[in-house]
Amino acid sequence: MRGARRRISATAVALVMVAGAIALIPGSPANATDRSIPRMDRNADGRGDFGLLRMTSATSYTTFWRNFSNFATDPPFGDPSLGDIPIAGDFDGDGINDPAVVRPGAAYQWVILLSTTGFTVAESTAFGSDNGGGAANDDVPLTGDIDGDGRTDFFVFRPGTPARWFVLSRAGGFGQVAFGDTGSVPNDDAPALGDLDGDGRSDLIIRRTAGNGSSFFHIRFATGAFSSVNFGNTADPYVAGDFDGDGIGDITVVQTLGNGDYLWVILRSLGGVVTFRFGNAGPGDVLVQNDYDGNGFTDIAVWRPGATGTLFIQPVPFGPVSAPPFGTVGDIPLLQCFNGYQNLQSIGVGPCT
Ligand SMILES: [Ca+2]
Ligand SMILES: [Ca+2]
Ligand SMILES: [Ca+2]
Ligand SMILES: [Ca+2]
Repeated sequence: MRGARRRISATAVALVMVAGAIALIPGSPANATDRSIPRMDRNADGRGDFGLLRMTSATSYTTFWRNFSNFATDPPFGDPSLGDIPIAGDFDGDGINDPAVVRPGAAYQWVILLSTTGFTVAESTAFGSDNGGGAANDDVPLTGDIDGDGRTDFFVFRPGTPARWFVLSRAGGFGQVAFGDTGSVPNDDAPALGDLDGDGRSDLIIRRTAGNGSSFFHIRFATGAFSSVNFGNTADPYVAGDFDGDGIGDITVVQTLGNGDYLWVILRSLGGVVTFRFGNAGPGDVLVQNDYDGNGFTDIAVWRPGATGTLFIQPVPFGPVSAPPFGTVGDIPLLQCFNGYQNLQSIGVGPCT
């Protein structure tokens, strides 16, 4: 693995002008972490909460939330029988996560229950498509913040040669850009979003197979600049976060060691690579990093399924491991959906698996 950054030329990826106006308003600095990533805060206390989705009927999900001491339950929302894909975000910018799903089809419907309506008014917006021709052609939905206004915006990544990204901001701006290629290996790009320059706006990330089993991360910043880094092995899941607390996303992958232990390998934006060993594949631990204590550093965390599930949190940079019991067999961490998008694992195979 190499950590050296290098610039790639603008000709390495096709680029078209953004169509329509996207307001590019720098966000006001909040409490560090990568502000472009949905925090999944259920009570607006600045601390990320942990959400578990449960199918409470054949036609509805219910999300149960907990943090260290507080609990909450969302109204039943979304319809698993229609293939709804749960997504995370704060679409009205009040600091409270809004229940939301993307309903697949020839026209995707983004259905949201805004917290500012008291979770009573469902809003539906058409954006994205399955494009026909099977799951490999499906638009990949992602959530981020294109303009740094604190409201989560809609993104889709459309596979192709070139691949295209479309964004619809909550302010009404629409844009598209060609970036990436899904034609064939090594051009097997998987999309992700993160704020890798700390301006509060989501930057486009594609992950591409490299010849030696490692992977490239190519980045198109919201400013229009490009960067690229060779990091991680192709098989390692990518996770989003800011583990050194400088407000800039850190490219992070999680390796599974021979004994099943997870090794979190973090390319710090402050410099250097650090690793943490936390979680294990044997009991099926799910990667659920978030800033659970609100100190501005993404915490390393896994949820361990079981008759009584357990949320294991390693506070970053310091603190004892917390292990509150939460959830049961069949529950799906909302963040698993989010990480799933980043790894192109969730499309066409039900919720977030
Ligand atoms: Ca909200
Ligand atoms: Ca926004
Ligand atoms: Ca950015
Ligand atoms: Ca960072």
